[in-house]
Amino acid sequence: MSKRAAAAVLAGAMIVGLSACSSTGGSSDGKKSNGKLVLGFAQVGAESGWRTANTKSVQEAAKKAGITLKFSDAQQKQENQIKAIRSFIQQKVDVIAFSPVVESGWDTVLKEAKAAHIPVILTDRAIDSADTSLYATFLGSDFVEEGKKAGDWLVKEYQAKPGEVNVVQLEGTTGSAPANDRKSGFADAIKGDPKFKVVASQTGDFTRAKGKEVMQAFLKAQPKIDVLYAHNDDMALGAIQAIEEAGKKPGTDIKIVSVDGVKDAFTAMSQGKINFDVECNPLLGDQLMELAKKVKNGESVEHRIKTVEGTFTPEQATAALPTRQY
Ligand code: GYE
Repeated sequence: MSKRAAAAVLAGAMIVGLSACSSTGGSSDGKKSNGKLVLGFAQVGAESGWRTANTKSVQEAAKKAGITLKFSDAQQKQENQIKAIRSFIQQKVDVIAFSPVVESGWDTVLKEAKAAHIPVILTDRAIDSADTSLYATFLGSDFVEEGKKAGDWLVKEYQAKPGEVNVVQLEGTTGSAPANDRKSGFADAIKGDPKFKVVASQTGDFTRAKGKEVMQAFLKAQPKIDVLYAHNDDMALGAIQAIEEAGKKPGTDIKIVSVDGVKDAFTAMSQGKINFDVECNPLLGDQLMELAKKVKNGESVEHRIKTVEGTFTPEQATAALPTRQY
């Protein structure tokens, strides 16, 4: 390369460098070369219809809000999520958001984020850390309330019916906030009447395949099952297959109450296979982007933001089906 050509290349590089600097407010690593807010988002995985809808909502909302999204899928493993968060810290993103796979064990990595002055937003699932200064806000549902709604339905459904009611429970991912809370909310709602007996309870990890497998085991081991309570729709849908393969009618021989309110569950409800569904709203993207902008600007935000949601009977689900987004 001639000296002149080399000088021209150097000058060009300097101009690029300068313009990058001026548009980023001084960032030297080029990560914000377009001046956009950078959000690192560590998702749980792709375990359910709810999760797919949640991921889509976050990705679309980031686009709409002009936010650069660094997306990571932890495949339902906490260690992967911790790695992703560390990598976001290293990349000096503006804000970190994540949906914690499980409730415990986050203090160390969140202290690292705090030391790096990167605000953290919890979305969808909570953590059990005593130090609430480790995150700016938690946006998501009240899972205890969801469990309670499922239990309240059961109590009402069997109000006038005498005799024992044997319930089997498909729990979500062990140690996760929705599994812990949906279990305790439900237990609380039914504890007033000893006729309700949870005869078996096991994790189905929020997936269809596991829900089916565990329901098969329940059907083999339990001589009388009246009700299935599933912590999410995907496990309920897997269990429906197991029940049908065992020659029983889901929704009739075994009543089913579930949580989420995804389209496939509404279809099953319209066919009489699920009796009650508690809604859990996955469309958190727009709210999350708003919050990311606010915490980045140092504005104060509520420390806990609860999602508003309802419940669905089969009639309501059938009516909602044509316009259900997810
Ligand atoms: O109910 C389930 C998903 O954390 C609320 O996770 C979420 C739960 C949701 O796998 O379907």
